[in-house]
Amino acid sequence: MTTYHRIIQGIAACGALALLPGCTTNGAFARLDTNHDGSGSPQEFDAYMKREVFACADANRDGEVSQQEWRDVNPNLNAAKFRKADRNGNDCIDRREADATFDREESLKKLFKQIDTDGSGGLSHAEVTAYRSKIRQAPGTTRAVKTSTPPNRL
Ligand SMILES: [Ca+2]
Ligand SMILES: [Ca+2]
Ligand SMILES: [Ca+2]
Repeated sequence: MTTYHRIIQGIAACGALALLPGCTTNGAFARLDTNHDGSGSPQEFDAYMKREVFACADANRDGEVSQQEWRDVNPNLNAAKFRKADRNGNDCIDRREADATFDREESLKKLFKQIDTDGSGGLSHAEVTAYRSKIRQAPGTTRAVKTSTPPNRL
């Protein structure tokens, strides 16, 4: 399984997909499109996903993702991957460590390109809607969405 597929699974599992812009409410899109120009830029997408994914994974809201929390959103926990992300070795991944991992793997850039089907460099409402329905139909992701708990502190 590629990093891309793992991250998609993780995102789906933690419910961030339910929060992806263009779902059913304009509120979700507004959270991504922070400058309100009608398009999700790579920078906006990057910030949005890091925030949402981390908030979803950090179930107890203590600002760190423990191995157990990680396992809850990603049942096929790769312990080596967790240790690699946990740079200071305190058995938790904090926000900085998580962001660094996303940057190193360029996973969000890859995901952005997948969603930006017309290659315009911005995510439209329609593109995100299309992507969400595609993911929802993908095998192995539907079951995981059950834990969807939109972070309400954002
Ligand atoms: Ca924008
Ligand atoms: Ca936590
Ligand atoms: Ca750490």
